[in-house]
Amino acid sequence: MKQATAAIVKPLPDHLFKVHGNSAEMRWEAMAGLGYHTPNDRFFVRNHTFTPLIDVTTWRLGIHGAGVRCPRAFSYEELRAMPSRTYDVAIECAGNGRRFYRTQQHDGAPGTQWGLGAIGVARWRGVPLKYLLDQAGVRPEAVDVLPVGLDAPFEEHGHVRRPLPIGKAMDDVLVAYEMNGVPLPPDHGFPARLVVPGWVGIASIKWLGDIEVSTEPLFTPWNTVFYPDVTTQPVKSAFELAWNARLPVAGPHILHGRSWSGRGRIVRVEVSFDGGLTWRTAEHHGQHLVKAWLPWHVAWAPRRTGTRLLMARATDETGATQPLTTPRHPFGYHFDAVVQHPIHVVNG
Ligand SMILES: Nc1nc2c(c(=O)[nH]1)N[C@H]1C(S)=C(S)[C@@H](COP(=O)(O)O)O[C@H]1N2
Ligand SMILES: [Mo]
Repeated sequence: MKQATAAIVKPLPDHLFKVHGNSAEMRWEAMAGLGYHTPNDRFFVRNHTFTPLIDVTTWRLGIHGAGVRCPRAFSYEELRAMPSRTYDVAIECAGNGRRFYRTQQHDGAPGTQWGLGAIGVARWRGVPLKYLLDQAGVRPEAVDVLPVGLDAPFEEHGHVRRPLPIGKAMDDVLVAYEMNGVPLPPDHGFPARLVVPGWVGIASIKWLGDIEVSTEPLFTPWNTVFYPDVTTQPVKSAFELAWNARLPVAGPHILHGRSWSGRGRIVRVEVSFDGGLTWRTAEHHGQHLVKAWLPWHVAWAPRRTGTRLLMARATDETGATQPLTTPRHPFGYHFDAVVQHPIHVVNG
């Protein structure tokens, strides 16, 4: 396998990304004024090691294990010739917002100190995993599906791989080969990756090589040590504004943002400009898709200069809402509390 010279292949200009080691976080101001999807040039990247450069002419997607009757291996052309589906869904790192355990709750957790930019929504096209499993004669006794990444082994733990229960695998999981209308870029899993709607990003294994189907529960460091017991993502919200953005006094300004949940459609978004004393309902605009996000906006005319904390709080259709503080998580996952976004109102 060829190795790129940098951990991430695409350009990471400072106005679009904040780099964290081998990973890169989207700056939320990079979504301002854009449509529903996150363009590929600003979609966050989370790499355990490096983006591999895969030769698609020799690449095969193997499906094997006790849970299938006829092991198969599909070429890229075969995959692209199969019936395809297109999903508009989010991929979000389980650790998105981890930094706020430290900065807002003074109880930090180790790991990449993401702000809110470890999420993106793309239009993914590919073959339903169910279709491929059926082609391989999946047995009724199948229990787990283990997708393995072709990127370099991570420390002493081997290739990145995380078991997925057969129920989810046969439901809405996609083996995607296209992202926003073009072949998957190298950093996002070329030639093919899983897209697991609503679940933590680690489920969406990139650079798929091989998929084992078992008739017993499977265990890897990615469901025992690193991401035990995490499946769906909680409710979060972000403003499409720079951290410490400067806004001229008066206005009115139309402030934009997005809210999302892995568990159901967002039904309400409220915004506070006074530290949570009073809340106003934001207006929705654009599409309103489940397992993606809801764009919203609110008008605001600040009357005096100074530093202000903007807050946004969303509720999903299951009734889950964003608390002001959230219980500590040992790995810093699931930060769903309202984020206090500082801005400076200045003489315009
Ligand atoms: N093979 C492989 N798949 C992977 C990873 C990885 O390092 N290697 N990172 C995972 C994690 S933790 C996340 S959050 C998502 C990020 O997807 P993206 O880089 O396309 O944004 O990919 C997941 N799939
Ligand atoms: Mo992640």
